[in-house]
Amino acid sequence: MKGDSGSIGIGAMIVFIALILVAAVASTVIIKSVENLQQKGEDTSNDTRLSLSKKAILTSAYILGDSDCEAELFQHSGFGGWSATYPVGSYAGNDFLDPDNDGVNEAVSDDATTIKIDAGCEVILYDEDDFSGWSARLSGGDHSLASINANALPKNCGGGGCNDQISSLKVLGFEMQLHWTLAAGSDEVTAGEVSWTVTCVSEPFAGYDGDTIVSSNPYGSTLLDGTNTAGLDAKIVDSEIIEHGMYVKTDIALKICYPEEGEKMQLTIHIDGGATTYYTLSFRGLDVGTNVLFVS
Ligand SMILES: [Ca+2]
Ligand SMILES: [Ca+2]
Ligand SMILES: [Ca+2]
Repeated sequence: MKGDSGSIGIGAMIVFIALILVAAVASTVIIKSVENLQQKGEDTSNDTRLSLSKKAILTSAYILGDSDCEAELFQHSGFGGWSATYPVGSYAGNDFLDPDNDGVNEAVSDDATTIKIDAGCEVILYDEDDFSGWSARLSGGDHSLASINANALPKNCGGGGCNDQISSLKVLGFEMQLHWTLAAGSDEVTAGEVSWTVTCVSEPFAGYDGDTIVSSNPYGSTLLDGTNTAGLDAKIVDSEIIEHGMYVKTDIALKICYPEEGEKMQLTIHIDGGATTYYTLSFRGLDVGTNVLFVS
């Protein structure tokens, strides 16, 4: 019995020591974890300070109006046969057949096969003469029938291909000018770090337009007086430094997000390594010169 109780005593001691060891290891782990959390917390607050130190503010967003690009529709493959030219706008019925409205039809319904589209605009082709049926959204460039088939919704216009079915179309190209500056307390930024995005939901093609403020079409960016940051009569380039107190105007071209009256879109201005700011553009009217920056 004594021997038994003795072995129980040694066993209990071993369990007790083991528990102390486990507790020691566990507390080390816990201390490490807490240290890690503290470190993470400091990293996060560093990121926050960084992102708040570079921030742009939009002061206005003016409508410049439709872009001057055009699309040319053709009867045959290889851009042959009859052709009809369409500036930015919506064309159905007689407008589709006679886009220059001179009483002589250039186009024929259910006959077109190829299209050329200027850079800077997009086109939506439709089967029906009221912007319904299958549709195909195309960007700037020369489009063969194969390209129209590939871009159609549904693909291949439901299986049989899209040849000789086009009966209406829209040419989309819209330009605006943003005026923006840096927020109070913002660090200076390099022009190439700043970009914009406009997001829209227009069925069946939701999407967004975006670019840097330097390469933004059609005219890039300058200060409000038309000069660059060195005071020269030139566009701002990537390496220029924009400081607090400078006001910049940036032209933007919308191809995906072509506004309809009454529509709203979201605009963001993003600075690499800095903040992203969000705005609502409210197109209560589409007149040239309208400020569509919505301030609630
Ligand atoms: Ca005509
Ligand atoms: Ca044809
Ligand atoms: Ca048709």
